[in-house]
Amino acid sequence: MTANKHALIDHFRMMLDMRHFEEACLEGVPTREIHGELHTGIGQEAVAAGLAPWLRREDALVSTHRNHLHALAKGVDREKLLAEIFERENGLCGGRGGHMHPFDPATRFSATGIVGSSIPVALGFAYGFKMEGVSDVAVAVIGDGATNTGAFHECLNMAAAWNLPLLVIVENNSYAISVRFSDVSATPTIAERAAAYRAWGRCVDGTDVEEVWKACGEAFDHVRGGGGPALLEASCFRFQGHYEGDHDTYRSRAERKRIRAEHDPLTLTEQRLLDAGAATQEELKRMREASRSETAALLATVRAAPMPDASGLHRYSFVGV
Ligand SMILES: Cc1ncc(C[n+]2csc(CCOP(=O)(O)OP(=O)(O)O)c2C)c(N)n1
Repeated sequence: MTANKHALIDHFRMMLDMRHFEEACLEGVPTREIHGELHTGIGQEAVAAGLAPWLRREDALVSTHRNHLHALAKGVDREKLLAEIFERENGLCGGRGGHMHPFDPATRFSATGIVGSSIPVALGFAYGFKMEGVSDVAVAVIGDGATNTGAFHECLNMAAAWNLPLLVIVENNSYAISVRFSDVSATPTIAERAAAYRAWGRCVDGTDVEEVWKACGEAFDHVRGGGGPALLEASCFRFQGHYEGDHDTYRSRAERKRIRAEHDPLTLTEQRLLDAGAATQEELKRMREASRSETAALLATVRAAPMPDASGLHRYSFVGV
């Protein structure tokens, strides 16, 4: 039973929009409108949706190769983001960054495809916020694979030593491409590593949007209140392969089927809304259809937009001498 039915409906709508956004991206792969390895967050929507309400415009968020949902959570314009992913001239970065490198100074959102590197970039924001004396928070979102890089440990240590407003959110989907987290981690959880740096640390079920929302609230209170860094681990499931085209042979067909059947944050939230009497089957269906058709219209608009012209090849490029 949920404490706030309206909030849960909002979470559900946001997750629906996120799912449909990612499904729209999938359409651009076989048509070759999207190049490179496309990574989607399908199955991981509850993490971004639970985080979104706590983010202020002035906060900075630095994401990874799997960044679309975090961009939406930060308030990046949906059309500009989709246009960037579809490599259009009117995209967030003129279509030059593509799906791996969306960058939006207006919402202080950025991403890097170098595993582990979102943390030092966010640390820089956190240091700047501390120097300015503002209460803004720097958020780094990473995957479990990034927690075994040196940057993870160096940054948590520095953030704790200097009491910086850094929140590290780990989407632990159990795999770094084909490498199982449990095979390469000395600790069963990532959150328990926070103690080594005297940071706030917590593990949460990342398929439960309400639990993520609550835990994010506590983490933001801690960090914004001057308590130093926080490490929030959200366990979740990646439904697609690592990237579109990944054969995903490291997981059995049965495991993939089970994950979708048992751990879909949208289905789980729908059931909670029904149980709480907050929505009927018919209302849920209407919400799904509204979100789907809104995203289809968005995709059509993006597809009608021009590609960058070859004459603009050097626009936005910087040459050092
Ligand atoms: C420094 C670096 N090494 C290797 C890669 C190749 N690579 C891309 S994604 C990835 C796995 C990342 O796994 P994880 O951090 O768990 O994130 P997930 O893909 O599960 O979201 C790797 C090794 C890279 N991009 N950067």
